[in-house]
Amino acid sequence: MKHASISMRGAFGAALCLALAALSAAQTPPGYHREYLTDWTYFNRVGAINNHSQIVFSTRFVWDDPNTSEIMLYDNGVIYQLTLDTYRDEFPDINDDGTIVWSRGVGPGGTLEVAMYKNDQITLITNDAFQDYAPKINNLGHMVWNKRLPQGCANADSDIYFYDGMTQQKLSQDGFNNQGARLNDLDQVIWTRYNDCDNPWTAEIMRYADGQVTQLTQNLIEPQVPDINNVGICTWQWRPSADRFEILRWENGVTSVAINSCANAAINLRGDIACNRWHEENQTWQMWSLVNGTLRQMTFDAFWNVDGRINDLGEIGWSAGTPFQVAAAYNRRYPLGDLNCDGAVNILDVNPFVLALEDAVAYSEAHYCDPLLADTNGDGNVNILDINPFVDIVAAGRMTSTVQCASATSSPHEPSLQRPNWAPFRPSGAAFSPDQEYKP
Ligand SMILES: [Ca+2]
Ligand SMILES: [Ca+2]
Ligand SMILES: [Ca+2]
Ligand SMILES: [Ca+2]
Repeated sequence: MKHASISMRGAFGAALCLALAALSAAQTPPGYHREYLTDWTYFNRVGAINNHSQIVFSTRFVWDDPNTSEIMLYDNGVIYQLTLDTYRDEFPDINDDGTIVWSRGVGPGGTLEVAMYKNDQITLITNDAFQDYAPKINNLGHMVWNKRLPQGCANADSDIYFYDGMTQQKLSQDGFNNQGARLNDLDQVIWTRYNDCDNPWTAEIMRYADGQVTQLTQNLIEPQVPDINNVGICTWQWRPSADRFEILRWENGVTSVAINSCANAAINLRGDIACNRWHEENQTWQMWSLVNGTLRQMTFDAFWNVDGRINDLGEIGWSAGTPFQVAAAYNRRYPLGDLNCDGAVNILDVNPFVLALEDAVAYSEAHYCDPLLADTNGDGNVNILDINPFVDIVAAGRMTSTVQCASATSSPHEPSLQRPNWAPFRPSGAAFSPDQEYKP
């Protein structure tokens, strides 16, 4: 994949970078660098971003034909295509070891199975005639997903399964449409239990921990899309009025409002939240984030920006485009210690670092960057305790080659997804049936 790049050396380069940073300032919050991992030719959906900034997404080469879908891995500037066949491959997730799971249509009659990519091998975790949707994997290698059964109200019964690497266990109760399971590294699981026997449908948020399933909601309108972080804090959305979603936050039995007017939330270890807000004025979805307690708009464009995923660095991967042509997008954080946000940590960062320690306001006026990048010991504060780790980083000459100043303009560029061996095809008989991860 090629990015245009401009040498950072010399005063001219520095001045140009400042100008470009100013140009892009309105597009990307300070301390972040926007990258589009693909162009808008195909239908890309981001599944997850891990704490090594690896992003998995699925690409449908024909937007309304799921059997043209493949799994992609973005890793440090390179996109790897993991599948290449006429089976459906969608809903990927990745853990911090780089193990990838997704739904793969290789079961009887093309039904979906939970597939795992590890050590360059694909292993199937399930093998039956039922649809196994949207697996998630934690850092223990344990997984959850939902298995749809052709029975029950609306023929939509679906069960949540948990797999600990040895055995599969059904967590959900029979007779409901259970979907959208996520798990954390404590093997705590959260999901939505829809009741399609009700009209209109109702739902509850369910949580599994320590062998027990509990219900976290009561009488909320359309609660769904839950997430859970590694200290057990949960989020989900509900619909307080017909035209508005709201993000709730649950911690140790206490539920509070996290973000007004947002949907589709994901939460990281620090409690940062990424979500999508509907903008009535231009009929778009935009990415928003709550990072270090500050709610910020992350995108400002004509796209539908959806599917936001956030890692523990506060980086966000999402899908951006029209409903039919969608790119995989990424807000990368500049590296720790890069106090002038030029993509490298070096001697040029010393003066901005000192300013960030002395006066965060003055720093933010002088640099379109993030003073928290000075928190080099990672304790959440910027102070003298960060000096030694900062000096170590600069001394190590740690250069981050992947973030180039010039691409901060990051307009739609040439397709980065190369498919040289792909023979275009159109599988027969595959009618489009959208798989709702949540209900509209
Ligand atoms: Ca495929
Ligand atoms: Ca199956
Ligand atoms: Ca720098
Ligand atoms: Ca610190």
